[in-house]
Amino acid sequence: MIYSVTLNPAIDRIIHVTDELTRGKNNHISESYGDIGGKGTHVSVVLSCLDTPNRATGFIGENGKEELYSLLMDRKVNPEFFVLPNRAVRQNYVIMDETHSGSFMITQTGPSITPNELEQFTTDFTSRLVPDDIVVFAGNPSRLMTPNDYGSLLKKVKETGVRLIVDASGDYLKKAIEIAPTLIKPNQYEFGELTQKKITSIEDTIEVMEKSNLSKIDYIIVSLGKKGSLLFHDGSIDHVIPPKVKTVNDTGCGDAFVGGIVYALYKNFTVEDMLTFATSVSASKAMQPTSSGFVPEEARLLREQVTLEKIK
Ligand code: TA6
Repeated sequence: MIYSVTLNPAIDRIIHVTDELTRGKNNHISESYGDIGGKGTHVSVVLSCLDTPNRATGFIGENGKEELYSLLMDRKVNPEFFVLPNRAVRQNYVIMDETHSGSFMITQTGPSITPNELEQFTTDFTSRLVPDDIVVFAGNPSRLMTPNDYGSLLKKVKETGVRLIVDASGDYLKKAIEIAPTLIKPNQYEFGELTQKKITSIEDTIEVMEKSNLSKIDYIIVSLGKKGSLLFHDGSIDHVIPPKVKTVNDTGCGDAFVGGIVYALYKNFTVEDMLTFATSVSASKAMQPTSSGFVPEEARLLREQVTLEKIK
């Protein structure tokens, strides 16, 4: 089974404004709607789009849970979250204007989790896992959970023998590195933060990677936005370049990419196929008005325009 774990899911309030979003001006809303927020949830939406059984878990505030559950079930995702009584699901705001030059993301902190609840979740969740499973922790926990707590949860999950994929940032990513997950997918900025190096180019990324002590991790994918992604695996380096698409909403493209990677690992794709597939899924996601989801047929056509370069 594949499990996506979102420790701090959200409902994204997506707001389109007319013209250019401007300070000090009355910006008019042309359209607004709610969508699935948080990162693991997006991975589950991609897998369900591909008719691949998966389970979406993590923590969720009791208040507002129904709305997020119905959004997930509309996308054929089975939500199995640990419910936090008397706390609310966080709301995030994704604002886009007519310049089509990317979204503004405004996020809430999210609910607190007591040590008892964390322990109960850890025991329940790890008792369900078998070595054949794939577990994806995507998105940071709420800032109210310490990196140490996050690290010990990951450690207990890794000890069950599953393939563990982590998409996190900052101190949470640093903690994840300590337990050597199967795969990490930092973006260029997060990789720079992790290695405490200034990274501005593909060459910088490769140089820093080759000097880093991250070799215990099977797959390291550094996403470079429109410049694509670099995969470091088994001593080889591959660079994948996405097709040019008309971006409607760039929110969730990284998560959709992770969803494509998880699907490819589950289906035992070659690393080359894994990269081109995930890149096509992410490109199709960019063309959607929502934060989550993609169109498989569209991704299939886009995949023909994906370029793969073997660097080493
Ligand atoms: O990656 C997109 C997204 O998951 C949005 O749906 C939005 O909810 C936000 O990122 C949440 O990010 P965070 O890092 O706060 O969990």
